Amino acid sequence: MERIKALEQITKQLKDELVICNIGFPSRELYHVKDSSKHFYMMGSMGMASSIGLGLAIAQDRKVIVFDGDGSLLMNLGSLVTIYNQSPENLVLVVLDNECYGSTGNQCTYSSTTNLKKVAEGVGFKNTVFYQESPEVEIDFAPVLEMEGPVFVHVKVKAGNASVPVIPLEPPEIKERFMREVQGN
Ligand SMILES: Cc1ncc(C[n+]2csc(CCOP(=O)(O)OP(=O)(O)O)c2C)c(N)n1
Ligand SMILES: [Mg+2]
Repeated sequence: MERIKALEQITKQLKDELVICNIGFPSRELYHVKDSSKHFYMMGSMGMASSIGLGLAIAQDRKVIVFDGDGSLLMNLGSLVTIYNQSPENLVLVVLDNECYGSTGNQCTYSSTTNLKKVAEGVGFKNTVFYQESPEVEIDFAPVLEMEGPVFVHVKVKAGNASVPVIPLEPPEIKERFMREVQGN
């Protein structure tokens, strides 16, 4: 399954959840399949989506879904430990694992040999879910949304980026629109 398909299938099952999306093509693909004021497209540093998601989950009650990448999670692996120990019930961390730095040209990461779901379990996560790459079977995200967080969701996806344009919003616009959504304005 391509990353854009996983994003599409999961996003269409979301309702009121807030979404933080990893830098690069994942955000471009998410914007392409569906844009919303509930989406925060992270632009800047790898590894920060999970930390931003944690802060947001602690700061308010709505459910927060983070779409992270394998490379980004590995760059900020300490975030997993912090998330587990802070234990926000309303946080779901989804790692779209293509075993590479897809947005910058598919250079390999270590996620083909280091099992990220097992890492999360070792850190202490009680609720972990794995979705196998499959072109035929759609991801059923409903059970994940029922689970008590923090939930770690590991989705193996194919390497490669969809041919989608850059997001036509300036970073301050993305931030301010998202802040209004979170504050209920
Ligand atoms: C700290 C930092 N280093 C490098 C980059 C450049 N960069 C942007 S996206 C990316 C690859 C991200 O890989 P991954 O998190 O696995 O997401 P994918 O694109 O594969 O979905 C890189 C290297 C960056 N933005 N920040
Ligand atoms: Mg990747």
